[in-house]
Amino acid sequence: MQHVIKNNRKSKNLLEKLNNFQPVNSDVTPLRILLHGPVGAGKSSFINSVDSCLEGRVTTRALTSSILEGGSFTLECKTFKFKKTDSFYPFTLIDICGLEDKKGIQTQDIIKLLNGHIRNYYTFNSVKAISEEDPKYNKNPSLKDKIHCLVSVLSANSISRMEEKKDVIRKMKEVRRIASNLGIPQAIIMTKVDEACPLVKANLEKVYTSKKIKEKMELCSSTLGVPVSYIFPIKNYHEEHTTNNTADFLILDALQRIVNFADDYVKDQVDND
Ligand SMILES: Nc1nc2c(ncn2[C@@H]2O[C@H](COP(=O)(O)OP(=O)(O)O)[C@@H](O)[C@H]2O)c(=O)[nH]1
Ligand SMILES: [Mg+2]
Repeated sequence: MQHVIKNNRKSKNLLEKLNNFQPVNSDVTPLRILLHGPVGAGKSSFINSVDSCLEGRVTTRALTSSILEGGSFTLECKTFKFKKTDSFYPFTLIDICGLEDKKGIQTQDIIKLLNGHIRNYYTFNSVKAISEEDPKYNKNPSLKDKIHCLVSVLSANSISRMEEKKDVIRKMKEVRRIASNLGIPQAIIMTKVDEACPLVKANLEKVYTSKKIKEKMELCSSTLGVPVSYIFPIKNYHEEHTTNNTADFLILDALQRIVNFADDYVKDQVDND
């Protein structure tokens, strides 16, 4: 019970911080955060969850797919803004469809997206990378058009089954390596903690003490080569109709840190100019 009250207060503080947040460079807004990861990892659900936490009620904006169609997804790149009372939050989440090897977005296109060459709402082609002549290709991107933080989204259970998804992991690692070379900060959202541990499913508070969750985070860290402190375990809003303090706290905490990473990156880029 004490935890619940504490999380309620902490969520309110986080929400207040996010409400007051202004990017360090007013020319580079909104901050652009790219979500990537396998189909079904919970990217769209995360966008909905962020929307729900910011709104204080469960919303269903990004239209999660409850049935995973056998690979016939469209390779769209969608940018989501979040509404404040009379404006928008100064950050956006960009959702790209799965990283599945042959059917997915090509690494070349992801590099172009990271570098700011691809305008919003572009539909990728799994066979042909975007041409520089395409009207949606931005030949001279500025810092504002680039990706300011790369977030890999993985479900807690899929981490132990990564052997089966070798191709996706290889592609994720490649994208992460490229982003590292570009100096883009990165984080990992580990979704579906409820499915990975029955104790957590019964009581989300247990996420802090669950051995299973700790193991998954360590495995994720060693598989992808990311420090545990950059891995954020969350449970998305996917079935429930009301928001929950602990779920809110985990989501808002992850969001707040990611937004700060993006802001620090922009600051460094400007300082180095
Ligand atoms: N139990 C549970 N299910 C989730 C969670 N996040 C997403 N899901 C479910 O996982 C499925 C795939 O999610 P979706 O957001 O469409 O994945 P995407 O392909 O990465 O956009 C959907 O049925 C969601 O309801 C979570 O944290 N816990
Ligand atoms: Mg999706």
